[in-house]
Amino acid sequence: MDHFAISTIHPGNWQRLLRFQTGVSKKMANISLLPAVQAFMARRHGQFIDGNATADSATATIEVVNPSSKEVITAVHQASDADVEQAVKSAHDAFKGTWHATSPARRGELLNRLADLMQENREELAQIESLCSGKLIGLSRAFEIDYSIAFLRYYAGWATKIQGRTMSLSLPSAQGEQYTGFTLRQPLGVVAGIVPWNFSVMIAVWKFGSALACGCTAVIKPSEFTPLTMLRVAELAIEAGIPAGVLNVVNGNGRTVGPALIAHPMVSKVTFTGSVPTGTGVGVAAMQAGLKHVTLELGGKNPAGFLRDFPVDKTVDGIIEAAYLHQGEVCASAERFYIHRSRIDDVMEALPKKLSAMRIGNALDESANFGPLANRTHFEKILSVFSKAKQEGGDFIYGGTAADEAGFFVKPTAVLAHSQADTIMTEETFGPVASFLAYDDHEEMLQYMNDSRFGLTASVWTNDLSHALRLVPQVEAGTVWVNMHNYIDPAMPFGGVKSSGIGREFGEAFIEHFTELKSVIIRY
Ligand code: TXE
Repeated sequence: MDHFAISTIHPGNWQRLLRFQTGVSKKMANISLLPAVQAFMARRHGQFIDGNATADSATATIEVVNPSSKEVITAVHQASDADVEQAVKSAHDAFKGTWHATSPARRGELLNRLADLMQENREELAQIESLCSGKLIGLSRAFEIDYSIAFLRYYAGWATKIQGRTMSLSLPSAQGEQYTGFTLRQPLGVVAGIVPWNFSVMIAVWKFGSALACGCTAVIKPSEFTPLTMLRVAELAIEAGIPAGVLNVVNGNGRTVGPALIAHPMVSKVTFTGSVPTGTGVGVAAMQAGLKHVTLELGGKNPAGFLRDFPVDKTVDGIIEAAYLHQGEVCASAERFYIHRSRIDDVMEALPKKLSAMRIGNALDESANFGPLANRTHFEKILSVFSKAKQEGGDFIYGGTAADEAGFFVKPTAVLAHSQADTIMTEETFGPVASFLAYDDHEEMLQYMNDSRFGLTASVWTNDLSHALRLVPQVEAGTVWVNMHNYIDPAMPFGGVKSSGIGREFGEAFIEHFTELKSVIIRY
């Protein structure tokens, strides 16, 4: 049995994932790749359009690099303009045809069937994901794939519950005529989902699961760094009985394929997860392309504030939970930590002991609890974060260097900052880099927490629940956790305030973003 084997979301499993309590393992070697994974990797890869895997040999390829070894493991043909055209057209045809004719109950059944198939093929999907993203295999299984399944089932349940309302109208009646009014929630049409490299399946599911449940169809563009796993998921969608054209995948870079999708007149909505600058450009492009619906889930510089009463050992556990999951490549992770001045020295002394106990290793090594960064660009960015912090006089409590030349490895890192103005306290690193600042009173802590142009998530940590609940409304973030960080649930809306995004994913809130509200008034 693997470390993280679960079939559904289980809180104990989260604890183990987030707190790295799985480090001591008898299994030392890398797992063996399944024959199905080897066969999949050996195939020629490109797009998944109208129910078929295609790879136009005339188009340029993008190399896929294994972050654990820096080796090129395969290449993917980039979508041509004709591929994008065909993908969008097939999604549009399916929207008007087969998917439109599919009842809400059947849509829910088909999404659940896809979830079943992902469950059956969990190990294959997890291995493909770990190979190209550097995600530890346990995390690929229990978070990337199991959570994708949980999200799909959640959206499936909503397919039959999308409703309008009836209204009491006050229109004048001259000759006894009466009125009744109601609203319809209608699917938007073709949804373009643009996905980053940190969770190539789960973030895609947030986009196409929502879309399909609401009656929309989807074209997903994975990140050029992680183009593979969604191709396999799209094949499973066909096996599940989801009609051809309902879910398409086009691969390619953000300069050509992304903009072509956004600009396509048959695309009604763009849902994007990624960096703030790219997301801002995507939002502008979507507006310019005909005021398209758009949701943006962008990054941030998420704070965690530990109140004076919170014990040092629990603070250290909380920091590990908040900062280092998936090497910090989680948009919800905390990067800024505020600790009361009376506790800071003790925390800075205790934290390195925990960090040095983390076992850095290959993504397919089940005994590792800290893997490589996802790609060379990101690795180089994190190394430049380290040098900038050093130049600015940051006090490195732990880490701050590359860890192993074999892959894109860096050490988990903790930096005591000089001031709130240090770059390390203001710019998103998206890596395993926690930065710390001492505060003197709780008002100052709150000021520091809110002193950012971002606002995706935040956490406050205290045994005084009354104090925590008074702070929560004052914290400027889309999600505020108390005594926890990084936990998501399909039922809880997720999204940012300020520059961290527009709109919400998950929870009932998603329906608003994938349907148009139509008002109907009848005189009788
Ligand atoms: O993201 P981008 P990248 C942050 C993190 C990271 C940085 C860069 O700080 O270091 O972003 O990562 C597509 N039109 N996050 O370069 O550029 C692109 O091909 C349309 C935070 O991967 O935002 C990819 O599919 N699409 C984040 C997707 O957008 C375009 C998760 C994301 O790319 C495009 C990942 C364009 N003009 C990185 N340009 C989070 N919030 O979770 C690029 N793309």
